Amino acid sequence: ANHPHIPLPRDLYGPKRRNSRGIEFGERAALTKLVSAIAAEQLAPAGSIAEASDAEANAAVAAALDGFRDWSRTPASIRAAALEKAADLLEARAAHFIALLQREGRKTLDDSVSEVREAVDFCRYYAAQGRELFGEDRALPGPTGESNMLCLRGRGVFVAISPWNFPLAIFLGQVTAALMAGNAVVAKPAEQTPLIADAAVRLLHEAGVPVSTLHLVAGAGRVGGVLVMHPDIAGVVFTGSTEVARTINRALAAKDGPIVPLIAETGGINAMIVDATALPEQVADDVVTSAFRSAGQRCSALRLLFLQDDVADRMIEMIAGAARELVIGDPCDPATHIGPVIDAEAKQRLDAHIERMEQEARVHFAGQTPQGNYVAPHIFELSDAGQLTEEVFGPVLHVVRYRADRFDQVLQSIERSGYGLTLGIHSRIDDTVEEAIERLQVGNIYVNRNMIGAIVGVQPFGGHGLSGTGPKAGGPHYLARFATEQTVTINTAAAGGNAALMSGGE
Ligand code: UN1
Repeated sequence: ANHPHIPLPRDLYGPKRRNSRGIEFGERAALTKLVSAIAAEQLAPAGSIAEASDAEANAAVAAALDGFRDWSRTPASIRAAALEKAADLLEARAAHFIALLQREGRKTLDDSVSEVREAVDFCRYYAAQGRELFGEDRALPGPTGESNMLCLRGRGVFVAISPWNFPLAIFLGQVTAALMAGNAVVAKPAEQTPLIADAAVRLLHEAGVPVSTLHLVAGAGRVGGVLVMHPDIAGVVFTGSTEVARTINRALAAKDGPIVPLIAETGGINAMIVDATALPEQVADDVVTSAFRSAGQRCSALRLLFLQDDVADRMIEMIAGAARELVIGDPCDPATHIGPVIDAEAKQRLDAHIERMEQEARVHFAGQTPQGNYVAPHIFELSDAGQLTEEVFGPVLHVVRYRADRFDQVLQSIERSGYGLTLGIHSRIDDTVEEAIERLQVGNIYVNRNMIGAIVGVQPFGGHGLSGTGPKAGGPHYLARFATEQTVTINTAAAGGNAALMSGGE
């Protein structure tokens, strides 16, 4: 395709880094062109979006039900073309969206650039998958005298509830998947990031998604609750905390009416295992990236680092050395590695955790921050992995030492957490790597590299157990879960034979 717009560098978090003195988060040279365009965008007023009332939320579902009738009959190729057009528009307006991500999402330049890239990838990937999956009904083999067809179609009105940490990519990922599958959508973005969601919805409308088919409903959890409890919705897709996923699950189970699917992608206590054969410089880079990039505000981020005791002191020293070089500050300053956390409430929660750790654990590193909603990178050493019982959504790394002959206990404690989202392994011993992969029900496993930044279509993303329901976003099985299947069997021996019906097609 022809994209003459601002370049979006792809390799922002490639697998290999040799820089042991700090971390090179992005190809900064390739970003310089963007910076002046973005600075101009930042002068534009931010605006605001009002929180929806219960009546407005319910009205959005009713309107989407109307929109569903036409959209579900719109050929898949036309639905896909709208998503592709949205991808083109996103690329053309990358600077605008990057500026919005920095300003409203408080994300750094590198994070904002990669997020726009990811959003574009979601649109194109689901369009391509959708053309295949929904393009033609599938003829199935059967006895002579009858024809059997399997077709996938939209379920109805999907509710999409998305988080603030990827306010563009995850928002659009959910919405475009649901649309591609033939659903109408009512989207409820995180209360912290409604402007980005609003801009994304406008872009989809401009790209050809009918206004009646896609609705934005802004507000806090209460509004999400109204949507989930609506009797006429056909499914919910959610990314956020495990706790909220449980609340949604309970609400869906408690109401009368159709039984509808919940597609949930939630949290994790993600571990990395580093043995004595690992390459120290690589480990230092990958740990710092995995634990501290995005201020640790990724569900994929590293929380619990298991270090083989023979190398632990040296590794901790190198990791702390690399962490010391991170620049913490204004997300709109291109030199910044780590911006603020999302809001004061997040800071309070993290500060409370850090205070507790200062009592209960050994402090290896505590960074400095400017005034504001900043949380410095911290490295604590625990005597037991069991001390960490919940996801800590920030730049706090917990280290546990293990003895080589107790490797099994490491795997057991990862299993015991009940989560299964991401796992990192740094080892050059194949048996060690294989054992961890075989034993652990973890969605995304990264060997000898960092463990964040899954690429759409390359590393389908999502977890097991407390980490979510699957199927994986950006993977080949995602779209089908948004659809319902219909099997049509026709007696071809009967008069007329209904030949036209049996030819398939859109
Ligand atoms: C999330 O943080 O909610 O691989 C999920 C990654 C991202 C994680 C997104 N795709 O780092």
